[in-house]
Amino acid sequence: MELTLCLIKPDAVRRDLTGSVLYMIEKAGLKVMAMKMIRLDKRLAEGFYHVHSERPFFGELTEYMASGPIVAVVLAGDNAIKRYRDLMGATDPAQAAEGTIRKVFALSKQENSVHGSDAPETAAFETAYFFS
Ligand code: IDP
Ligand code: MG
Repeated sequence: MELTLCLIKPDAVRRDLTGSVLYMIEKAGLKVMAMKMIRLDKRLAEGFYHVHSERPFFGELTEYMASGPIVAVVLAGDNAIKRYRDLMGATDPAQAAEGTIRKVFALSKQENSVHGSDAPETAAFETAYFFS
């Protein structure tokens, strides 16, 4: 049993896709263990994405993540980190496989509807960032 962090990002919450995203996640057999809707400020968004602080899109990314409410969700399951990453699809929706969340819902490489932890270390940091 493994835990991972999902964020339903501002573009998806704004378009009333929270339930649709959760439906895909639950249908894939991942279990929702904890969930809350929050509004990040710029500083919280920067802390969450600190690994990307040197990337050229960091300013834009953190502005976008603070642009409206998000839903933070802890998911559990066997091999949950990889299974949820596979379900999300590629960062750029143009590259995402059919049937993935980003293929179905994402607007652009930045406004790509969902986040998912990419390794056990990031999953531990990211779940603790939002849940005690
Ligand atoms: P991931 O979310 O698929 O793990 P990362 O490379 O970790 O992708 O990037 C984090 C987030 O930063 C992406 O989900 C996306 O919102 C944004 N992002 C990544 N690359 C770009 C880019 O080239 N332009 C604009 N935003 C980007
Ligand atoms: Mg990432």
